[in-house]
Amino acid sequence: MAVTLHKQANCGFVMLNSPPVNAINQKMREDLIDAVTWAESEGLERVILSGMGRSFAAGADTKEFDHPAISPHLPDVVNRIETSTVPWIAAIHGTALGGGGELALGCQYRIARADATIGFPEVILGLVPGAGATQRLPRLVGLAEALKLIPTGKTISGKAAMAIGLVNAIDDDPVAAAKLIDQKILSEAVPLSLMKAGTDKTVSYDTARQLAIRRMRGQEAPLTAISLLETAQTATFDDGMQKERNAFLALRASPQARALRHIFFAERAAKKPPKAIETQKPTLKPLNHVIVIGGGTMGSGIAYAFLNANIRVTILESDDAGMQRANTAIDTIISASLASGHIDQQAATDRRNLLKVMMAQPDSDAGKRRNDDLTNVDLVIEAVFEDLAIKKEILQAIEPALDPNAIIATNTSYLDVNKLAACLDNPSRFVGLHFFAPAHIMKLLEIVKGSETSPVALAMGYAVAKSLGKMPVVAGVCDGFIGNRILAALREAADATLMDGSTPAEIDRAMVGFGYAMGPYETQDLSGLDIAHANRRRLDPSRDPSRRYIPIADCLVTENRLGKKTGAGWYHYPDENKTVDPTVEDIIRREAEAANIKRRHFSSDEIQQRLLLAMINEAANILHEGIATSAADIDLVLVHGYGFPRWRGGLMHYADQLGASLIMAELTKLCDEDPIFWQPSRLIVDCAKTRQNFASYNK
Ligand code: T1G
Repeated sequence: MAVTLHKQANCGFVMLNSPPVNAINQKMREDLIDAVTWAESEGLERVILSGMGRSFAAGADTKEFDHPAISPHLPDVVNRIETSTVPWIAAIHGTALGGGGELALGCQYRIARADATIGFPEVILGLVPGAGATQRLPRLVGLAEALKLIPTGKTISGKAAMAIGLVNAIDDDPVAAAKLIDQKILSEAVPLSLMKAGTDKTVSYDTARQLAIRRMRGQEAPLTAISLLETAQTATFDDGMQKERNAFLALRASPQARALRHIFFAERAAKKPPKAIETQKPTLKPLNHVIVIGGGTMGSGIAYAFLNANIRVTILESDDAGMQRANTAIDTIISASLASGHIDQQAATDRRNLLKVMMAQPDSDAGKRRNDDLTNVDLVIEAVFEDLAIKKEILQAIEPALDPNAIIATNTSYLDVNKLAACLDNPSRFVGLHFFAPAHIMKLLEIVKGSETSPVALAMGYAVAKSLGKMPVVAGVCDGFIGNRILAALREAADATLMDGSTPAEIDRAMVGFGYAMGPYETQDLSGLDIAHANRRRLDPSRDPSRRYIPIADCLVTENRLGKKTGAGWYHYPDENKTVDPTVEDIIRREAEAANIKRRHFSSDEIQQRLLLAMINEAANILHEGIATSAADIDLVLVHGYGFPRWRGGLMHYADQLGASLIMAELTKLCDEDPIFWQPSRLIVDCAKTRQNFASYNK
């Protein structure tokens, strides 16, 4: 049974029972309809609706959305509850989200724990509520409050829900409290469908639309939700419900909803460690003490991420200046967290007390040294300058001082994890943990598995992700792993398009039009052109001489145009805002002339196509080489680490929408221009031939 029934005297208890979060599936909808009939046939006075386990109900079962809707439909279930001759009370703990919240709106009374989570997050999945929330919620809490919740997908606590009238009462034990509600209150409760949403002069739907366009740009669902709330103000309840149903069914089948569902489930799958670890059942101590070597931007961000998770951190630095810099960096992050209200003064003190910044004394006899600062360390992460020799020296110095079970990790963004591992006595304890700046905020964590990395070292990567609330993705060893390697392909295609006739502003506009919050050139100006420049120099010795090389970025670096930090990069920064800089366009034209290129205009569509095809082609190589274990993992890396629009479902989900055959045809056409750069990946050739999609590819 997806619903359990029992009664005490004339009180009925209906419990939702579909672990782990009581997602409302077809069986549960059937059982709820039967429960209403049961309560009426038993002549009960009230029914208390609650959820088994940790949740009231997490909403409709999204796994059903890829199939035709099956009756009974949730709006009919909610209507049946609302029109029942026996009043129903929603007793909410844990989460009451989406359809779970709508079940509660169909009840005559709602009681929640103060710490419950209530909301209508359907727009996060590319949907609108489909069981009456757009029509009932404004009738309960007013249009202004409904506009804050439904078009944004924002969830609130039971306490906040009480404050706006979404629930009638708060109690630590909602079921027990529901038994005591005065029967008169229940019998006099007016069903929301019979109320009016009223008008609210303070409400501006256009303002709400502007906000939605700014915050959830390119997404359809938020705007549809706003229109449905506007409808609630004037239409009859039944007309509003019809409009809502039509809108819900249309969005349910939309590419954006499919894309957002794909990411939702990919995120959950990613958090589960691979079988190799499960079966090995590695013995992993809980994370209590982490050493971070290097307290620079990345090191201090990584350290703070552990402090946030209440894990003791020791930052090792090479000199007093380094120690001072690390302390200042941590204090800056703490001050920002205090200012934003993320933490209070006590939490700030707690974090500071968990941190120690000390000198890494180079020790000629480190093999014997076991001072208390380095014993009982579970994990060491080096976050020093991106130089192989410096990292090797650091790793060789620290290894003898550690407990043999301590795991050693590198935060390198590009360098060869196998070469770093090779400098250790025990390379199996070594793993890459590639954090993204700012490391205490960005969710993505690339766990780089070297050829010697042991299951227990890999398990440590997952343990770090779980402790820090990060999104783990395992990557194999190659230059740039998954994300940076695809980013390099994007930049190469963008620079080639510059050379061939476009401008940084046109390319940025095109990619913002695709759904990025910021284009590739403005992004480089923010991160600094010197980082990519150093990587290009590092790759000079191994570069394929037959592959087209675009020198424009090098010219900017030569002129110390490193981006916003030097006041000029791809754009000019006379103040906080960027302005197009004719100097850059002169440099581009000069280099194009020197290369005898006949430049031409590129439309936004052409720019999007070139940059996205270059990314897809490189991603297909990454998948084919086994650097990424699935297309979904590549989607998570791009969405969580590189700003790829979430409502596109990620790069490979988008590629599957295009189809391998179309991709192959477009790449073949571009090969006429440059057969080396546009050489289709083996995987694209194979998928085009076999009509297989990338999502189903397993190496
Ligand atoms: N449908 C199906 N499965 C779901 C689910 C759902 N709504 N919510 C969670 N799961 C699965 C999830 O995939 C995972 O499975 C397990 O439950 C634990 O989830 C008609 C149309 C509730 C806050 O958008 O936000 O109602 O990986 O790992 O971190 O108007 O799940 O173990 O196999 O996330 O504790 C609206 C989505 C739906 C809420 C719990 N509801 N869920 O977080 O656990 S549309 C939502 C969440 C709708 C109506 C509309 C979170 C959570 P597995 P988890 P968690």
